[in-house]
Amino acid sequence: MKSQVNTPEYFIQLEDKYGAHNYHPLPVVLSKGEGVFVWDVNGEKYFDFLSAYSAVNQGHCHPHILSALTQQASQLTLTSRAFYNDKLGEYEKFITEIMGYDKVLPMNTGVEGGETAIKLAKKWAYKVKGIEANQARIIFAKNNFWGRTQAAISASTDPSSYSDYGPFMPGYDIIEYNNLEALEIAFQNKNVAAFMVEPIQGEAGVVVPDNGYLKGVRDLCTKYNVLLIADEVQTGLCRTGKMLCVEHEQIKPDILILGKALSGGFMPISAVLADDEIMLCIQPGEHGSTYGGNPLAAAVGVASLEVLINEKLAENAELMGQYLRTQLQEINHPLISTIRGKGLLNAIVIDDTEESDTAWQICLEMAKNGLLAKPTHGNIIRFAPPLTISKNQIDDCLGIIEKSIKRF
Ligand code: IF1
Repeated sequence: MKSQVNTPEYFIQLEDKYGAHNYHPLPVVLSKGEGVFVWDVNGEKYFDFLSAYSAVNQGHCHPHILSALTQQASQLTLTSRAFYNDKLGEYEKFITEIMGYDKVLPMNTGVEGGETAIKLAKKWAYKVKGIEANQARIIFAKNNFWGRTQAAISASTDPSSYSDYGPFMPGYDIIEYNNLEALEIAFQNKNVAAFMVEPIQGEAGVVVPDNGYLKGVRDLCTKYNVLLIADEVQTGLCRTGKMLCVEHEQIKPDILILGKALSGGFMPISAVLADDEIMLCIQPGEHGSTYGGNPLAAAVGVASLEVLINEKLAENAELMGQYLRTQLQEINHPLISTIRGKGLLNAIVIDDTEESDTAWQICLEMAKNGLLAKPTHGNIIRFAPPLTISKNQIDDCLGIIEKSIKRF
């Protein structure tokens, strides 16, 4: 049956027929984004409470980033790293000074950042720590998520991420998240190169560890000469109320991974930061990427970071996040069993089984009322609007959330 052109059904049917079925999106077809809002093809307006999984912290189509993009796009977009360009060095200086590291290795997607961090840790393990060749081990926490490559899903404990994708990358050990005893036991193995961990587990459902966990991780990594890799692809860049989530516990990871909002949603940009002792373990020809560090990404990266700083988005995320969580408590609806998060990375747990589709139905109802959010792991709904959101806009969203959930 042919749908009428330019209706939501028309676009959905096109994707169904010609696109891989590796997603199950909410039945909303978007055509415009600006700040905290997106519009569908019928001109319906929505609050975006997903922010493309924290890639549009600066808000959709931020004008400052847009102008940097358009200006550079007409100048020079890609040289490959066979040559230098006049944008990469400035960006590298800017981001390393902001984040407090000697150097940055520029990549594109978040998962490439994870792969790069693990390769760096292994190089360091063999060349500095002195682990025997091919014996280096990387520790991950249960329910971690750092992307969809073979190396990433080899670390996954979620069957929907790893089933039927074997054989898997060897050399990994998995321990409980938020458990320092388990970590110290794993560190008895002298071949451990690194522990790679999210400061808050995003995909797992915005799982916030106990206060002191990250400090404990830092101390154990130092004690056992194991590198601490912080995956801040989702929690970083002001999302949790600080430039970096690890700042809540005043710790410095040995290797830092950034992505998503590093471009404000304009293109894939990721970055791995480390000090010289680690970063210089990779020498020319030992790692790279066609687009990694391209001048367009460098210009967009600078503009994206400028917006975060100049618009004080960490401070706003902290304030608006506290307000949102407090007001969500006020709704006091029996279906909302838990409210958790830091800054504007939040989630509510719907008091139902993971198999039930109540959370999905609530998201459909919120969409009807003008707010877009999506469940993760069945009964958890993530609430993560752009960090530019105002108190009045939060109040409007709370009205929509309350009205929608009261239908159940
Ligand atoms: C999808 C999830 C979120 C990440 C962390 C690395 C990466 C991600 C902490 C890899 C990516 C994305 C992947 C995207 C949806 C989204 C997601 F639900 F899939 F898990 F945010 F929670 N580290 N997360 O969260 O970055 O290679 O994607 O740029 O796969 O649909 P990427």
